[in-house]
Amino acid sequence: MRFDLSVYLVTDATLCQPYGLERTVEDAVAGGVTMVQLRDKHASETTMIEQAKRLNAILKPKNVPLIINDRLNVALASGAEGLHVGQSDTTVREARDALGPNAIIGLSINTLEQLNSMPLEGLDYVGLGPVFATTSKQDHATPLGFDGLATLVEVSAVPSVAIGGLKAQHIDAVKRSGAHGIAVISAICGQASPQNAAKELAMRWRQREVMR
Ligand code: TZP
Ligand code: MG
Repeated sequence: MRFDLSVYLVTDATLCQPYGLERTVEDAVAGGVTMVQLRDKHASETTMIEQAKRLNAILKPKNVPLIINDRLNVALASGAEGLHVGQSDTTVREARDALGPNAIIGLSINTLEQLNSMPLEGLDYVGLGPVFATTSKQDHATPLGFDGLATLVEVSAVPSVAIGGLKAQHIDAVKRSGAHGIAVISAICGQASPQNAAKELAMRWRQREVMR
């Protein structure tokens, strides 16, 4: 696989405030984060393009892909590695056509119905969630729990990353579900040490890898 979903940081401007976006991302990558998604529902396109360019400068030398949430124009203008879309955003096909064959394209999935009707062509991975209720996403869908997650992982024809209320202590259960990774906001952003938080997630994920 050209990307590693195992410890996937999703950013949030408010939750990343204590250290700022760039420092948080830098520290999280030093701790072992394998993918970063720039997610901001409120920032202007211009602001987000500037942020994405700065994050790209941090991430490219580390070979950690930067994925942009929702905004195709930001992905195009910033040279980011890919785009993550929701059910009512830019379609996977539009994203693939615009970003080309090497881009990493992800799609959020909450139900079996969405999974069964998703376009497989051009899709690289799915984000499955929320596993638990979370305050980090407004108006999120009904939580899946680990059983619901496992069902979706089993059906998915593409690699999957679990999201929503997940912490280091959930890694064993996420791995048992068969998902390829854990995506988090608050388990890294807003922690006293984003680097140590990321390190713990990465360490636990790798530990389980050896034990399997
Ligand atoms: N999509 C589903 S849940 C969620 C997103 C973006 C928020 C995850 O944040 P946290 O703090 O890891 O629960
Ligand atoms: Mg969206």
